[in-house]
Amino acid sequence: MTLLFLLAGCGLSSFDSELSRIDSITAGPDSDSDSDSDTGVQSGPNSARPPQAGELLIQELMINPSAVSDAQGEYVELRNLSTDWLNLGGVVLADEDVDRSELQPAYTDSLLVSPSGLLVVCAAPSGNGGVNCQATINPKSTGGGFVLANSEDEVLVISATGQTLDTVRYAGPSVPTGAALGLRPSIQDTGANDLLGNWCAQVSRLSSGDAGTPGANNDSC
Ligand SMILES: [Ca+2]
Ligand SMILES: [Ca+2]
Ligand SMILES: [Ca+2]
Repeated sequence: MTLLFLLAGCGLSSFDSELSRIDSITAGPDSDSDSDSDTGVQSGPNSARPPQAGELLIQELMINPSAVSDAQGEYVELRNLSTDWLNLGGVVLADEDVDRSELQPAYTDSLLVSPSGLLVVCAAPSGNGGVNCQATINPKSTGGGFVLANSEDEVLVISATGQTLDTVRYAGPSVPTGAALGLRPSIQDTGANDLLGNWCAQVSRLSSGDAGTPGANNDSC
C-alpha cells in the first residue's frame, strides 16, 4: 500500500511539472489589450488595431463582371495576414490615377477583420450578383471613387495614415470576363501577389452565374 501511494505521488508530481512546463510555453508577457497574460488565444474585436504594411493582402478582384454591370458587380477581397484583429476604418482603395475611395462599413463593426479573416469591398452592397460585402466604395470613375478598369489598372490599399499597405497591377490578357481573378491560395505575401502568374480565374459560381469566391478561400490555380 505504501508503495502504491509512493507511485501515485510520483505520477501526480510528474503531471504537475508537465502542466507547469506547458504553462511556461503558452503564457507570455501581456502584449494585447486584456489584463491576463497571453495564452496563445487570439485577441478579440475590441482590441482591433490599424493595419501595417504587409498585413493586408489583395487576393481577389472582380474586374469585369458579365451578369451585372461593373458599377454593381466589381469587388475586391482582402485578407488579414496578421495574428491580430484589424480595424480597417479609414482605409482607402486607390489607383495611380484619379481613383481614391475610403471603405464604408456595410453594417456595424463590419470593418473589423479577424486574424486570417477576409473582407470583401463591393461597388454596390446589393444587386451585385450575390456577393456578401463587409465594405463598400464609391464606384465613380471620374475621381473621388474607385473602379477596376477592364484593360489595365492598379489597386492600392492605403492606411488611414497614408501608408501603402499593398499594391497589385494587372493588364489586358490576364483579365477574365465574368469571373474574378484570384490569387493562388498558397500565396500569402504582399510581394508575391505582384506576379500575375500567381493569379487565375475563379471557377466557383456566384448566384448571378459569374464566377468568384468572395468571402471564401480562393479556388486553386
Ligand atoms: Ca471593370
Ligand atoms: Ca503586392
Ligand atoms: Ca476569395
